[in-house]
Parts: sequence; C-alpha cells; structure tokens
Amino acid sequence: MGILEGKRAVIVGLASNRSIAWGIARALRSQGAELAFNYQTERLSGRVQRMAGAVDSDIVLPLDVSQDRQIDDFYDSLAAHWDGFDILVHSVAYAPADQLTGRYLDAVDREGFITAHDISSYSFAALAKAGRPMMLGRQAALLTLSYLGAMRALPSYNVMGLAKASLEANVRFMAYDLGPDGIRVNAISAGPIRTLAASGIKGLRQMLAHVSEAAPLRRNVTTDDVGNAASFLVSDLAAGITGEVLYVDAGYNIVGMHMQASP
Ligand code: 0WE
Repeated sequence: MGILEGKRAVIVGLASNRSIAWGIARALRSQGAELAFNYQTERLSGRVQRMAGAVDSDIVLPLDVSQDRQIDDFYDSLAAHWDGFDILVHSVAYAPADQLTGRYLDAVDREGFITAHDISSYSFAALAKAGRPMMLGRQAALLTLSYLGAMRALPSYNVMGLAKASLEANVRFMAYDLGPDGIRVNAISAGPIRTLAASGIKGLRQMLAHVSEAAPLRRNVTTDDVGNAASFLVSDLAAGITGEVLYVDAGYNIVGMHMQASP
C-alpha cells in the first residue's frame, strides 16, 4: 500500500525520460497515485503519451504555460476525466539560451528577465490560480522545483537565479494564501542533474564533478532521489509542512568550504 493511494496528480513539465518530472511521475505512481500530464508542443505529444502509458496514464493534454487560454482549456479538458485532483507538480523553467552564458550583466536584458520570470515563476501561480477550484476540499499539495541559484551566486545561471528566488517567494506567498483552504505548497531545490534542459549548458559536466566532490554524500542526485522526496512532500506524511524549500542535493548546500584532502 503506497503513501499516495487514491490520490490524483497533475504533472506539468514532462519533456523526456531524463526530466525531473519523469522521476517524480515514476515515484508518485509507485506510491499509488493516478497521473495526468501536459505536453508543451505537438512535437512532444507522442513522446509524452508513450511515457504516460508506461505509468498507466491516458490523460495527456496540451498546455503551454505562457498562454492563459491554454491554462483554462487544460483544466476544462482535465475536468472531463477527473472531478478534481490532489497534487500539482510544476517542473517548468525557461530562460532564453543567451541568458545562461557569460557574465550576468553582459547577458541580462529586459526581455530575458521577463521571459525567465514569466515561465519559471509566474506560471506556478497561474496554474494554482486556475486549478484551485479543482483542488478545494481535498487537502491538496502543490510542488515546484528550484535550484541553489535562488540563494547563492554562481557562474552562468544568471537571471534564472533571480527567477528561482521569485519562485521560492511564490511558494511562501502561495502557502500563506492557500493554507486556509487546506492546500500545502512546497518546493524541492534539487542538485544539478543532466536533463534535456541542462544538456545544452556549457560547463555542466564540470559543475556535476565539483558537486560530487564537495557534497557530503560525495555524489550527484538522481531524478529518483528527487521523485522519492517529492512523494513524501505531496503525501499526507507531510501534512504539517508548507511554504518549505527542501534541498535534495546530496547535502551540497550546507558546505561552507571543501578541501580535497578531506576523506
Ligand atoms: O534550472 C536549471 C536550468 C533551466 C533552464 C535550462 C535551459 C537550457 C535551454 C532554463 N532555460 C533554459 N533555456 C534554454 O535555452 N538548472 C538548475 C540546470 C542548470 O542550468 C544552468 C546551470 C544548471 C545547474 C545554467 C547555467 C549554469 C548552471
């Protein structure tokens, strides 16, 4: 008997079998949840449908989170399958590629700033706002994905760091707002993972190597690690936790300094 038996979960942001959303989908399914998915563009629809099938789901609906109309249509279509849902997972981030390279002030511009904040932070509030009626009266839980760049400066992450800082503040304001409805809102701040989104990032290999040397657990995290922590946070085992950012990063964020000679 899984900890998510009888729960219905909407997962936004599945793009490939390396997606964090896929690790979360598999973990939630193995704990007994029923799943529904979105796809961003027609090009991705076949792939997402095939992966959904592998976790026993045939609810795969179009949704580009930058379009308010598509958000409304998504929930209207979902309502034909489910009268409500218990879990919303937001695993979406985007900044134009030119933002994620070089010096911060060289790279940042108004359009890049707006896009990063719109897709990576506002979309979480937009999905909660439009989806709230379907979550009422069910002790629902929302979850999003953040990164250490919300709290610390690091190379190349640039305006995405600001967008993740906004996302983490969004978690707190949404938790405060939705708490009286019995709805919890949390984030996982995951260590770096080689996903499709991350694969184009120059220097990622070095960053993964650095983290696996310096992190207390001396390894990188996997999408399974993130999925298992996600299962806990969206389950009733975490009924007392809201507005929290849980690090799933092999402990990297607590290290003040690392020396190579350390065991
Ligand atoms: O949040 C992220 C990456 C999200 C992301 C990735 C891309 C690549 C393709 C957002 N927008 C885009 N836009 C694209 O055009 N991570 C935590 C992974 C990541 O991204 C980095 C990192 C790490 C770690 C970028 C620079 C430096 C480190």
